Amino acid sequence: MSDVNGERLLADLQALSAIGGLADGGVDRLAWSDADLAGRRWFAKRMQEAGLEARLDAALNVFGHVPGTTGPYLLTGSHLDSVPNGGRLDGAYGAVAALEVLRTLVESKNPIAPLVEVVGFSDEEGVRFASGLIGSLALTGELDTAKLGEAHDWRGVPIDQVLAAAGREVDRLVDAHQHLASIAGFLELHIEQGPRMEAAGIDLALVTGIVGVHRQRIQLIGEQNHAGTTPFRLRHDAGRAAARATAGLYELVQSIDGDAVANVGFMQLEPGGVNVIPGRATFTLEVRHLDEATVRRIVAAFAERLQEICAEEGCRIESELLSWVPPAPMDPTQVEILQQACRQLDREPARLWSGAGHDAAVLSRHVPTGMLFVPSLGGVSHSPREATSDAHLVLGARALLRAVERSAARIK
Ligand code: HGY
Ligand code: MN
Ligand code: MN
Repeated sequence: MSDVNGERLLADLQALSAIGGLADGGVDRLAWSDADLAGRRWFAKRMQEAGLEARLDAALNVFGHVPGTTGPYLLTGSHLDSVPNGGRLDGAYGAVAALEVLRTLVESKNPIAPLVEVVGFSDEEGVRFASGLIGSLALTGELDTAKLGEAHDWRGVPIDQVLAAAGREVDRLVDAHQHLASIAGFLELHIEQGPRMEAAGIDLALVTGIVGVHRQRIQLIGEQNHAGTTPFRLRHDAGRAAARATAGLYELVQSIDGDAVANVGFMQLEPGGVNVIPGRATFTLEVRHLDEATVRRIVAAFAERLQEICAEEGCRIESELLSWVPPAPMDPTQVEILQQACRQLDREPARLWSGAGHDAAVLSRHVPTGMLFVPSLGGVSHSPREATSDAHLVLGARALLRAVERSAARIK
């Protein structure tokens, strides 16, 4: 059986990481940005150069398949957008490896090729509109365009302006859903983005499930005042209340479940003057765990603690749910197929749950879905230091090729 072309895979990754590439080796292909669009156009062009039919759908997802085919397809790929100043592999690796797999199947005239489709999803990261996975939610028909239509991005730009600049419209995002009927299953190859595989010397890992991800925006409203003349006892300092609440977050989460994690990735104090007691503090809270009830318990416990602190500081709380992506177990048959593919390469894969969210979590609610991980050097991700050895990048693609062949062969 012909195998993937490792050099070509690595060269494609190099070429894609130059789009939105940063001097420090990171990439910045923020969803819907010019760099993100350029990355999509590059991906579509590489598909065409491989003799595939390529198209960008209403949600900017990029699909490629053998010309003249209409499905059903085994879909494989990942997302093409990145976090700001992010890594060159998160998402991009799975998309480029999927293209290399289909290109290999086409070149070797493998009868499976017409049953395979490649995808580069859009806006998986959710940095811009706080609720990510927009491309896969649009494909699966789960996207709440009414709510999204009122959104402003992280810099306050209205979503219809952002999408118009990318040549898309919020109301048309739902058109992406028509294609779901052509998808029979989904496989996603991804870097682990954590330290477990490297620490255990594991080359390949089957993902058993993906954590649930709760995202919330919290505003604390106190009293803006003079920082020099207002005695502490008279202050209603929103910044102090926010700092007290977030400083105790790790301990609160760990007291409920040692595997749970949470993050405050954004905080803003207003008006932001060096000599002004902040009257308003805005921050985001993210909580993750494989078990929905555990996430709920943590969110409730944090809310209770926040109430206590704000009662002491004399602040008011306004809270908005940004998104909730439920935990996603992977399909046992797809997991088994990925395991057999790894064994074909004389690797016994480990089984891990994913602490990162993925498009596979969304697809898993609609079609049999599986995920495969390769190790991250130093466990680093969402950073220019994100890296994986070339050997592991190629090994993951070789395993994906074998899994795609097995999984696509099951399509009736
Ligand atoms: O946030 C995540 O877990 C994913 O990298 N988007
Ligand atoms: Mn990712
Ligand atoms: Mn990511």
